Amino acid sequence: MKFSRNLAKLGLCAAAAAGLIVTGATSASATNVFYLGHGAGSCPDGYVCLWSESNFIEGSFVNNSKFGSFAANQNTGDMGKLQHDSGGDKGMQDVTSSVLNNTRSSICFYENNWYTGLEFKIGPGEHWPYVPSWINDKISSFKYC
Ligand SMILES: [Ca+2]
Repeated sequence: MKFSRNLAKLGLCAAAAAGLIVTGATSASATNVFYLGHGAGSCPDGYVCLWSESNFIEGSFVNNSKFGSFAANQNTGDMGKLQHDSGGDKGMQDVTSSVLNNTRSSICFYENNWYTGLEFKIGPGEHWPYVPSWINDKISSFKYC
């Protein structure tokens, strides 16, 4: 019985991981990181990083409510729902100007929530100090692709 129970546990873990992390991610846990600071070097290994200013600069809170930088090692369908704690800072919709892909997968950024609208795809390890003007200040979701 112990053997089969362990197998079931393994199956559950694999299903949970598949739901949160798509091909290419090697980290065991899905995490959001806030307040990266400035510079490409502040992006953790295995994460997708976004900054509200170009050149990987963390902007001050936009309208006192949106984050100036953010990183995740999982698909993020609604950047408006990002929350660090119970404080007032929330979301990072439509402010991203630079991105860095520190994962081993391609990453697709989208104009709208839940991966719709304009799509901007970058390869593993790519640094974009300026995202193209057609998607600047528009990114609302991103996923491994
Ligand atoms: Ca948007």
